[in-house]
Amino acid sequence: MSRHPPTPLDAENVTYRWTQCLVEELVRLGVTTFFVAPGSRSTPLTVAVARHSKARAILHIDERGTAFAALGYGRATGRPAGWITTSGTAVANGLPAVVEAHTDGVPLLLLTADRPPELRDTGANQTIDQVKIFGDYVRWHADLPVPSEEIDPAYVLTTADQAVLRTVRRPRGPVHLNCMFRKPLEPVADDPAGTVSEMVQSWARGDRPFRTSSVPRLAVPSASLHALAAEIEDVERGLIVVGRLDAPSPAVRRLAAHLQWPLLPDITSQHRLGPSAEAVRVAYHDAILASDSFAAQHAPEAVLHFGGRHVSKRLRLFLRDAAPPLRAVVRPDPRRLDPDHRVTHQVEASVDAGADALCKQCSGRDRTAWSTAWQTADRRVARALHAAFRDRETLTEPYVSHLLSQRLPSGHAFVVGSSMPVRDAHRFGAPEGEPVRVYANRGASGIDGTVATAAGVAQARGGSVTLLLGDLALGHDLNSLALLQEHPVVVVVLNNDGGGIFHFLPIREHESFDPYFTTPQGRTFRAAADLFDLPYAQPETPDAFIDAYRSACASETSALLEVRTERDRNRTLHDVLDAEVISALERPEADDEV
Ligand SMILES: Cc1ncc(C[n+]2csc(CCOP(=O)(O)OP(=O)(O)O)c2C)c(N)n1
Ligand SMILES: [Mg+2]
Repeated sequence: MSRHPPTPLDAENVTYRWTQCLVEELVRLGVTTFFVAPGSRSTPLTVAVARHSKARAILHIDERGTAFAALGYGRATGRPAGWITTSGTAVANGLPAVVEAHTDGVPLLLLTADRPPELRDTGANQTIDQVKIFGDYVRWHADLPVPSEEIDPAYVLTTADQAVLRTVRRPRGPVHLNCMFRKPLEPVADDPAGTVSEMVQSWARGDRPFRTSSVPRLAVPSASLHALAAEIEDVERGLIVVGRLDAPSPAVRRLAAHLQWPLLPDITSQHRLGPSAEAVRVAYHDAILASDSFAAQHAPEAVLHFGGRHVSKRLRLFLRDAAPPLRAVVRPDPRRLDPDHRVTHQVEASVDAGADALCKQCSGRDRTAWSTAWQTADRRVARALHAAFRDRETLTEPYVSHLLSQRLPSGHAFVVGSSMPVRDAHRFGAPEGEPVRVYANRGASGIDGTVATAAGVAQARGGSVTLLLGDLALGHDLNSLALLQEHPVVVVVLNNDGGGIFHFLPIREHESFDPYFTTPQGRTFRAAADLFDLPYAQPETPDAFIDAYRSACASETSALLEVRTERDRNRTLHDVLDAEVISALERPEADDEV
């Protein structure tokens, strides 16, 4: 007797018919990784994932962590991971990651379990209003009814199709499927009746998605780019700013070299660290802009901004004050990226296509005095910073950023936490290291979920991640260290015993500064490393740090390296480094002309 191999329709009951169809369709669409937290109402989703041979479940107890891990996965792959939770406050714990995914355009698929209608608003246990709970922070939302034999599962399939489409269609972002389930939640046999359309039956026997969706390739707005090209044709004093990008853009690099406009790369632009073929990159622009006189003499007449946000406050203020008559933002996102209201052209186009089109329409240039001035400044500052670090030989926060950027292994992902780590990595990172990818949650710049985000990046890449973060950020997401078991992440925590960033704000002059803003915790993380089975080291010198980092990278497991620093001294050191940069910029050097 020949029986066909089991299909998603071979389910114990209608609930499982639906969730098996849902998971099968997601897997066929390439959503194969699910971050799952424990719960009862979500049983039909969890079991359907557990049963699927091509679905991978990553289990963790904290929904805030699983949501951030799914966010990290989406950042690293450009595809959504599934986030599975039970009902109630578990769902609400997804909000921080959803906000970040929305703000920074990261695909994320939220699958939340809910009670059936007769239990809503009745005081039933663990029941809250989950409908549209994420508000405008999701690209799309569907409140799926209780699985029913009266509804053809084709409904479930096209809902999955639509959900995935809306996570990846620009602007990418989170999508929420709220799934009502009625008991029994377990796969108890109750042969589902009801008709299943021939289309669904044929889908079940095959291996293709029920519906394929095509995401439109953004047309290049040729007329506006043509006009833009004409406006910049004669501009020598132009700058190219590169904000957050998923991957390096050779087209942007080519355009910068073609126009001889200095390229100012954000730390998350994938152009700031690692080799660059063209000399126009000004990696140390944030340090350079410490010099008011340099800034005053180098106000641009035009700026082309490619990609998302840029970390540097100095750059923002410099461009705000320079107020160039032409400032264009080119990115595949219609949302405003202009806190100072200075943007004159918003071009909704893919970064590569936009840069390519401009390159074709503008005449190329040889080196100009303008580009030489920026490159000379970059070289002088690089030299000054290298010397400053070498001479001091103490393990400071800026030095850790600098050392790490030089030693990240090729192909590594570098995840940087909000607050000073991302700023220091941007300002002091050395551009001469290996090619790496850099990720940071700078959409909404929270210090939450940083460890989980790195864990999600590691899941996507099978390891090879270094995470640099502050002590409060680590404390905030401590339980996510449990997520680092499967794929190695080297965690470097800068423990300055509180929020070092507040020393850079005017509140430091006021009496309530300490402890209300700094919030010192007086702890080391040694015991936490023990609790989560992570090898631990607390290097005290640059050499010891390099050794510890090297052996952590070489090992197959995650590790925690703790660097102790002092907030007051850190603030002073930043001022001293600024002064050294300024003096290097003002002191002509013999080999300036190269
Ligand atoms: C979720 C969240 N809560 C609060 C803040 C405000 N905040 C910004 S930086 C910071 C201090 C971070 O301290 P730490 O991680 O130790 O980094 P450091 O400032 O010492 O570099 C805080 C509380 C935030 N950005 N996100
Ligand atoms: Mg700190």
